[in-house]
Amino acid sequence: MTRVTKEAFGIVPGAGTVDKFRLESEGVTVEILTLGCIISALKTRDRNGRSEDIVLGFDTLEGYLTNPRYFGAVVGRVANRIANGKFTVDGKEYQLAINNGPNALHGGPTGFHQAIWNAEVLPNGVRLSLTSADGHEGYPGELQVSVTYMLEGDVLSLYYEACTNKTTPVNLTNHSYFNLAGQGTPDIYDHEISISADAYLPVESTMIPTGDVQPVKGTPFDLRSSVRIGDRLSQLPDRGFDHNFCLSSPEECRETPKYFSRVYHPGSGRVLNVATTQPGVQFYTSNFLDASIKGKGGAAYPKHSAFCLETQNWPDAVNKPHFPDALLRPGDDYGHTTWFQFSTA
Ligand SMILES: *[C@@H]1O[C@H](CO)[C@@H](O)[C@H](O)[C@H]1NC(C)=O
Ligand SMILES: *[C@@H]1O[C@H](CO)[C@@H](O)[C@H](O)[C@H]1NC(C)=O
Ligand SMILES: CC(=O)N[C@H]1CO[C@H](CO)[C@@H](O)[C@@H]1O
Repeated sequence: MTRVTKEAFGIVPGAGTVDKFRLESEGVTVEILTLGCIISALKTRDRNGRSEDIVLGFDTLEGYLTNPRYFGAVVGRVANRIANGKFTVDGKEYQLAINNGPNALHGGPTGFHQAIWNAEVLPNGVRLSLTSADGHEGYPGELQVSVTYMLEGDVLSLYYEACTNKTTPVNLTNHSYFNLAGQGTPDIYDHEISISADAYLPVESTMIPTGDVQPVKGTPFDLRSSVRIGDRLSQLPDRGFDHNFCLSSPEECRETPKYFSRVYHPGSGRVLNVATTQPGVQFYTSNFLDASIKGKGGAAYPKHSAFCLETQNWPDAVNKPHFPDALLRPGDDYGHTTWFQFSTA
């Protein structure tokens, strides 16, 4: 049985009160803010039973209000980048706000990560919901969105739902930065990761996929067997991993998680397993952190001090006909689940 409690976290002037929900099972504690659906803390045990917070973030609301790196937040309407912020639906061209070089990133500057969501307590969890107005950030249609966080034993699940009254691109993800040694640990080089993906998407200089679906075989992107992250980073030409891995086509509304990725931290024994109904996962090694942000307990977060596994549709799918469909049409239900399982080895 999971204990669910609530407390006030702070006030956003002109917008309202931000609450913090705490979900506690025997081994796992998760804290979730109504601002941006942010996972503000996630405490799991190491192999000696010692609990540690394994996600990056801030101690105060002020930190999350700027949150330039989207720590812990749900991002949308469309996570990741859309080339030149442009797309066409039903013959009409839409222009989004440009906020990442020439591209639109993560739903725009006032995307879902900056909204205060409505909350409803459930057995073992909390459901957060939001209405995104027709035309918000340039996107068509009024979109009703909800994210349900459930903690059952050592498994945290996130269920994303959405419906719209005009055809619009949608793909939601959350964005937690993990360090299984405990947040504030300077790097993740000693973590070991596997991702069971046969292909990944190469990107051009502004990080938009080139359109190729490249087999991982014989490349540093072959993570089908477990590798030490530090060893693999040293084989990459650029700053690190920030790539979409293509997962085998998901069954609709899968009931039982099929874990595609395992991350292990030998020092603490912590293991994270991830499953999803989404077709892709962005593996990101926090290449753009630079220790300028002061996080929880005054920790600096340098480059490569965390990893993200952002389950998602393939980036820029709305402009790439051979990528999985990224449009939500009136009358359709968007529904995706991601599972995180915490254990030790
Ligand atoms: C969608 O809903 C919004 C808000 O209720 C409304 O203004 C808009 O006209 C609706 N659009 C369609 C196509 O129904
Ligand atoms: C969501 O949250 C989890 C746990 O905090 C994190 O590992 C993951 O990367 C996030 N992304 C998605 C898509 O659920
Ligand atoms: C709206 C919607 O569901 N968009 C897409 C997001 O990603 C999945 C996986 O490709 C697609 O099936 C969805 O159509």
